[in-house]
Amino acid sequence: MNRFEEAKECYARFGVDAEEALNSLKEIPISIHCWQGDDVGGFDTDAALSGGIQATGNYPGKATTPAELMADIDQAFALIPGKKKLNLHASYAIFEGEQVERDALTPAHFEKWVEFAKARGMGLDFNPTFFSHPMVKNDLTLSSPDEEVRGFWVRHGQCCLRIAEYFAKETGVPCVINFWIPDGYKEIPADRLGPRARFKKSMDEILSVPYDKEKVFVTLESKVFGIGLESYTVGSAEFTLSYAGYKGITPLMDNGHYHPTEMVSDKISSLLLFHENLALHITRPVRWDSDHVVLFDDETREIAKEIVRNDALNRVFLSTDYFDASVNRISAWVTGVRSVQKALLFALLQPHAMMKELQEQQDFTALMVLGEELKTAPFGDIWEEYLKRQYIPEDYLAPIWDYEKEVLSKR
Ligand code: RNT
Ligand code: ZN
Repeated sequence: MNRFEEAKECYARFGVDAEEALNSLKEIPISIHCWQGDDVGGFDTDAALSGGIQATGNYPGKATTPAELMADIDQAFALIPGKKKLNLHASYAIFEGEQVERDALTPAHFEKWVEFAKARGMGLDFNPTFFSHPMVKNDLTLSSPDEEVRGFWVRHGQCCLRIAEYFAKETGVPCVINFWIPDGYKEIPADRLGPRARFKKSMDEILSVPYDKEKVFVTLESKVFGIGLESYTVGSAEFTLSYAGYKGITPLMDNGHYHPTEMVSDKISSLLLFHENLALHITRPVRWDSDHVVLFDDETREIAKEIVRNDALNRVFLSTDYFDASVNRISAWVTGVRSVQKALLFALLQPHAMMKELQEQQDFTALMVLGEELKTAPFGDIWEEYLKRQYIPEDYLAPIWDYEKEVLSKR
């Protein structure tokens, strides 16, 4: 018997079918963010990264052109098993001729990306880019009191909505378009209501553009603070949840966007009770919203468990959001996405019905023992089998070092 067969038997003793887990895992799409490849740089501006987010480090070999980024994405995706989508930001528009402003973007500026996605049989997700741009005035976009600024960003949101619909139609895969604005104040504001009222009005104006609700899913991401925006953010948790409920759009939770002891894993069940869908940005905050590479850690596993045991895999849009410039960027992509997938597999290998039953019976002794036993069950052998079945090498460092030597180091 090989190691997989033995591991399968071991899980069977827990009442878990490992084959079923592997079959489920390969169908779960992960929307992989394009911005790990160039530290959230984009192609439409030389402006420094703004909006209270930061990529630290200067590991060599960053992608600086669409061709380089596409090549890096191919290299990373070749080392990631399972179903993938590519998640783009508006700042990654590709201009062949004249560059247009962000409030005049059209599907034509994303044709190359659509071609790229179609050739690889994958869908595209999208994000309007409300940062790293001269029209962000005093750290405000959609909540700005300056009508010229607010109008510009409303038009940006509207044209992005049209682009999202174009992505869905062209690829045949629904497109998730996520709205996140950095707007906020460093110091204690005198008016908290005004900016939020303007944000609401702006979102209403953006969503007044007709779009196909079967093909385009609009999500709204909250945040508790940003660098230089410590005292107040317009798009707080309460704002975005309430707005999502009021408009029937989808809330998005980024697990770096809460107070450090607040866990997204604990929030998922509540949202599932009140929303048709839910979207996640999976990241790893270290003391702040640092966007470290996702690891196979407790909270990532707990998030995965909440989705799996509540039978919500087809209601939750999973995407990654981190940007580490201090390590090889391809390895960052692969390590982070594989960690999410490992967490999902770990969750799929738990006897959830039995564990819920133990909780109902108040048998917390058996529940604790079982949970701990499962941590040291032969999970690695099941994961290895998954990679084998997906024709993905388990050792991904060797091809990454080759690529670094052949391609990245020559940039
Ligand atoms: C920022 C948000 C947002 C961005 C991306 C680039 O704190 O998490 O999702 O990271 O849009
Ligand atoms: Zn995010």
